[in-house]
Amino acid sequence: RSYLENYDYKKYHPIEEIYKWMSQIRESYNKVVTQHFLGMTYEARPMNYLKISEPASTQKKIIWMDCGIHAREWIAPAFCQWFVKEILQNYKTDSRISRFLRKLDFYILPVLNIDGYVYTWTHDRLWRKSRSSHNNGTCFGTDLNRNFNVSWCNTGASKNCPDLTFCGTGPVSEPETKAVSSFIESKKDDILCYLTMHSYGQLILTPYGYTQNRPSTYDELIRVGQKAAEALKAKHGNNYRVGSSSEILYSTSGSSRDWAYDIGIPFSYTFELRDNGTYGFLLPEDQIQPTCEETMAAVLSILDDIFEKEW
Ligand code: PAY
Ligand code: ZN
Repeated sequence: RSYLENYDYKKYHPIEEIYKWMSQIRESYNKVVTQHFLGMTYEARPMNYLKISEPASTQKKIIWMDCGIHAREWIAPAFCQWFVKEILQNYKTDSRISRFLRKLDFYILPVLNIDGYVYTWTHDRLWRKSRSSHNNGTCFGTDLNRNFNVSWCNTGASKNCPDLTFCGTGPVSEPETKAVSSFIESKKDDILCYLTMHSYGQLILTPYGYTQNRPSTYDELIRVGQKAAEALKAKHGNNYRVGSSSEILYSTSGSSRDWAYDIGIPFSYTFELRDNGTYGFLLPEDQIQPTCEETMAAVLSILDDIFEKEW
């Protein structure tokens, strides 16, 4: 049995195993999967995304998903891997997924904040930020979800390195946010949907975090989000709330979702996966499968709506 056949999607994996998983996925599904380099992390680890694409002559639209921008939210990278597995195992037999793949390419970044993720495995399970060095090497880490170039550090973020929401030394000061935002910027006309996976709180968040003003397509974003929450609930009965960050969570500036929406990506959402605080970031492994199943249903529901709208 190959490494891939034995890969346990119901467990959390250290980064070496995720790297190995990525290269095996690319080899085993080389007709539909390619792996691409985005840039290096602060500690010089390569950031790669997987592109799932069926060969076609027509230009397709892109669905982007990143996981693990915050190091301690382990269920998020687990979901990115689950998502890739589900698409690859089912695109030939599931009519809905094969229909999506005829028109859409999936770009998946399984762990955005790799240095932080490594740190949660080796030093501090509850580390959130990246691992860049500040204040003459006395303080570490930028909150990468406060470092994007949108209303940078204006609200719900801190300019003090020791804080959990340290926004960095300037907009896009970090190599990880630079790599992701320059790539997305270069493809923005083709990206229909930007999804960024976090935990915890059971929320589907729309723009904005940086203002209480509602975005121009707010009603549509909420409608699609609510349908996704219903599809999610139908799986295991779990309730998710849907709304803008500033209205149902708290104010944030410099988030990847607000940035993606403001450069023109119409369906931009942040998912806060399980749970509601019982285990918080330490979500037990026996909840990986149900969490991924329900989240899969929600994401596919969003894709259904986008699909209907576009063609
Ligand atoms: O505006 O979308 C937003 C913010 C979303 C998250 C954030 O970056 O603060 C929310 C938190 C997260 O997943 O990082 C929620 C968790 C529970 C936390 O650490 O506060
Ligand atoms: Zn987070």
